[in-house]
Formats: sequence, C-alpha cells, structure tokens
Amino acid sequence: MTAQTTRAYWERSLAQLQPEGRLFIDGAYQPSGNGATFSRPRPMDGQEGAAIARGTSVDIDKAVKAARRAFDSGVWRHMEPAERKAIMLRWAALVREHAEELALLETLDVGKPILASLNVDVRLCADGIQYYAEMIDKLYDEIAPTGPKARALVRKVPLGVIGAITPWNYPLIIDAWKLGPAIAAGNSVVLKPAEQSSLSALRLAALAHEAGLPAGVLNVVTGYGEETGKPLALHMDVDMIAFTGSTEVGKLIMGYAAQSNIKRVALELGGKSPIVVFEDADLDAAASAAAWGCFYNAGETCHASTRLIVQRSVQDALLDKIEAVTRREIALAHPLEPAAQIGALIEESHMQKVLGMIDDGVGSGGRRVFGAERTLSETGGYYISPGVIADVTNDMPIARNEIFGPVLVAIPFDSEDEALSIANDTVYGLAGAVFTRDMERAHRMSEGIHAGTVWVNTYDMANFATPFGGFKQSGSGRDRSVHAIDKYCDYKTIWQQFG
Ligand code: TXE
Repeated sequence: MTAQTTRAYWERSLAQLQPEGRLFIDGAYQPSGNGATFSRPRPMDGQEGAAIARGTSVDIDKAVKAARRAFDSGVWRHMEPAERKAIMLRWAALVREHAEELALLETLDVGKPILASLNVDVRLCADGIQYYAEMIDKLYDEIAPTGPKARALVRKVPLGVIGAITPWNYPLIIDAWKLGPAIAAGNSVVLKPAEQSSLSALRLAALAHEAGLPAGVLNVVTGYGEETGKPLALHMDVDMIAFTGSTEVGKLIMGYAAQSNIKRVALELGGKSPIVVFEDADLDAAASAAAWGCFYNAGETCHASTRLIVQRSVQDALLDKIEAVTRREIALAHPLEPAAQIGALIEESHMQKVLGMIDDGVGSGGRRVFGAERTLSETGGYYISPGVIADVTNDMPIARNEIFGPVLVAIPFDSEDEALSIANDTVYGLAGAVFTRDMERAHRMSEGIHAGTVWVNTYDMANFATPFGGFKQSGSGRDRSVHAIDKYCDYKTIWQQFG
C-alpha cells in the first residue's frame, strides 16, 4: 500500500481522479438520451462536483430493455453456477484492487472520511459481493413429498428484472447489499443511485463487466428521483423494486407498484433507534456505544442510536462520559484528513434541515450539553459538530423525526416499563439496544424492543450472516444474510407424472 496516512497523498490522488459520469447500459458507458447532465457541490468544500448524466424515463426504458434481453437470453441465469461464482468473485477482487479509487469517489460524493471509505465502505462492498458469490453453487432446490407416480420439483427461480433504488449515505455498501443477492440469484438489475452519489455505482458496474458479467445484467441510470426512480418503479416490465431511502419515498414506491404491475417491493427505510441504559450498566461501554452509534458517518445512518433513553440516576454521569468519548475519539475534520473520524454532511440543504431540527429541539425545552453546531464553515463544506441535546421528552419533534445528523437526544426514565414504552413509542422499528448487567432484564428488554436488530451491551455489531431491516415504518424485507436471496426469487413447482 501507500502513504495513506497523509492528506497530501489523498489530495494528489484526488487531483488525478477522472470520474465517469455517463450512464452504464448494456455493458457500455453512454450519455443520457437527451445529453443532459447535472452536477452538485462537493460536501467536503462546496466546490462544483463532476458532471453526471441526467437520466430520464427514456434511459430507464432502454436500461430495462437491456436487462430483460439479458435475462430472457439466459446468458447469466443459465450459466454454470461455478462459472457465475467465479465471475462474481473476480468482481469482488477487482473492487479490492481498485479500493483507493472507489474510496475517493465515495468520499468525493458523500464527504465521509477517506479512511472510512477505504477500510469500511469499499471493504464491505467487496465482502458483500463475495458472500453472495460463494452462495451460488451451494443453493439447492426441493422435491415435495408426493406419491410414487409423480414428482413435484419446487424450484427457486429468479424474478427477472430488479430495479434497485439506493441512497447516498453508504452507496457502495447498500449497492452491494442489493446487487450481491439479486445478481447471484440470476436476475438482471437496473440500479438508480441517489443523485448525490452516482460515481461509485458507475465504477462498480464497469468493474462487474470487466470481471465477466454479461452485458445487460447490471445497468446504472443516474439522475433525480422523480425523473429516473419514479419511471423505474412505475415500469411495467420491472419485476421488483429494492429500495433504501426515506419512509416518505418508500410509501410512494408502494403506490407506484400498485399503480403499475404489482411488482414486488422491498423497503429499507428510516429509523429512530433507542439505546436504553440502566443504572447498573457499564457506563463506559454504554457511552462509547451511544457516541459511536449516533455520530459515525456524521449521523447519516438509518440505524443510528439517536434516542438515548437513560435511567435518571445515571444521566449526568453518562452524558459526561459521552462528551469525553466524543472529544477524545471522534475527530471531525476535512474528509481527506486521514485522522478524520467523521466528515461533512451530504449537502447544504440537509445541513440546514439538521440545524433547524436542533434549533427546534433547544427552543422546545431541550438543553444543549455540547456540540450540535455548524463548524468548519471556512472550508465551504457542510459540517456539524457531534453533540447531545438533553432534557428531551419523547413527544418532541427532535425525538420523533429522523435527524440524519450527528445529534443525540437524551430522554430520562425511572422504571423498566417506562423505558420499554418510550423505546417502542416510535413509528420506526429498525434497531435498538439495551445496556445492563442484569441478564434477565437484558432478555426481557431485547424481546420487548420491537425492532429488526437489538443489541445487548453493544451497538452496531453486524456481519453478512445477519439479516438487516426493520419492522413498522422502517420497511419490509431484509438485506444481508442467506435470507436476502429469497426476496429476489420465487418458487416454481414443476409436476412430473410417471407411468
Ligand atoms: O431520501 P430519498 P433523501 C432519510 C433521512 C434523510 C431523508 C431524506 O432521514 O434525511 O431520508 O433523504 C430516490 N421515486 N434517509 O431525500 O428521497 C432518490 O433519488 C423513486 C434514510 O435523499 O428517499 C434516491 O435514489 N425514487 C435512508 C432514493 O430515492 C425516488 C437513506 C433515496 O432518496 C423518488 C437516505 C421518487 N419519487 C435517506 N424520490 C436510509 N434508510 O438509510 C426520490 N427517489
């Protein structure tokens, strides 16, 4: 490897980077049908970013046709499983080979620290593709119990053309969560990345092609949600939409599916995840988990630990420890600074929205314990310091709405029943955590918190073997794990009569 430890190294690498902004359809880069492009300010410094093709319904239609052709031809789904696996493994290897380039593209688009992009986002993207590659030659179909004169084969078959609509907070990781299982199962995909983060998706598709994925199996159409995501979700020849994004747009996606061809829909949406800390907990561990759980990725994480529900007797001690951990460990800096632990927010309008929510919280009786203020404005970028607002009640907007910034709210409680009821008093159900040394209480609370993932005395542990997704308005369907394959397949029964 190289001198990844200096900012100058990354500045030089960035200066040499030539991002590709055209669409990727049917195995080749191409401009949008009408030649239009768009660009946006870079989160790290507000300078104008790369020109990106501004797709429309015409481009979506072209990409869907290419995907359908590839699917119908059987060029991918009927290829020998061992060969398909080898291609996807090569793809994962190419992602690792191009790790620095992909990390720079990600940091350029999202404003996250370069070493986080490199060591977390790119790594998990490659790991995700590899995980599903390795499943390809290990999936068996079933034979149903029948009488001796007949045989019923229960085949798990790919759905066809999948539309994947992804967000900007973890573009490479979430793309891999969708593309890995969808493509491993034999489908073709049209990927519509968020307009804020197109670059890594385009490069990912080109690398897939370089690895040997046949043309048309993976297509990328960049552009705005209304202009590309909507026609994709309304398309009559798309069999499923796999979406990660806001609950608001998730509801629209369900509507589009209903208005068009009843395509399947899998949704991974917002969260307002509770982290419940009892007075008998290891407060140092709880403080570290609460701070990192909420502030990592500048709080732009759907399962961030945004509501600290803390037993009143230890509230002050815990808040002191959270402040100390944050100041000691969670350095906010320019994303090309290797020491940065968190970087910029995605765009100015989002930063203003987060600042507005903080003001509203403080104006409605919340107390700013530390941070939660605009900072580094001289860079031209969009930075908010990680911080805590205490004395919050669960009915305040700052406790109910997803902030998607580095802001933790603290809500005190007195009894276990009250803690559980506050934890579950949310429209979301993505994740949650409990900190206590009493294992019976840990068991009761982890069963009681209504969320797709509950952590006990930790936060944000994950690997590809564990499903990820939510209950309630956090969505439906699961990413990651062997189960994710299921949502990109359906069962088909074939009866054979003998004699
Ligand atoms: O999300 P959108 P935004 C939450 C978070 C954030 C808020 C808004 O609270 O502050 O959502 O973010 C595409 N038809 N999350 O506005 O709009 C869009 O182009 C079809 C949580 O960026 O939901 C992008 O590709 N597609 C979340 C994707 O939807 C449409 C991650 C997500 O964008 C569309 C991101 C339409 N009408 C935001 N409108 C998480 N679960 O992690 C937009 N899109």
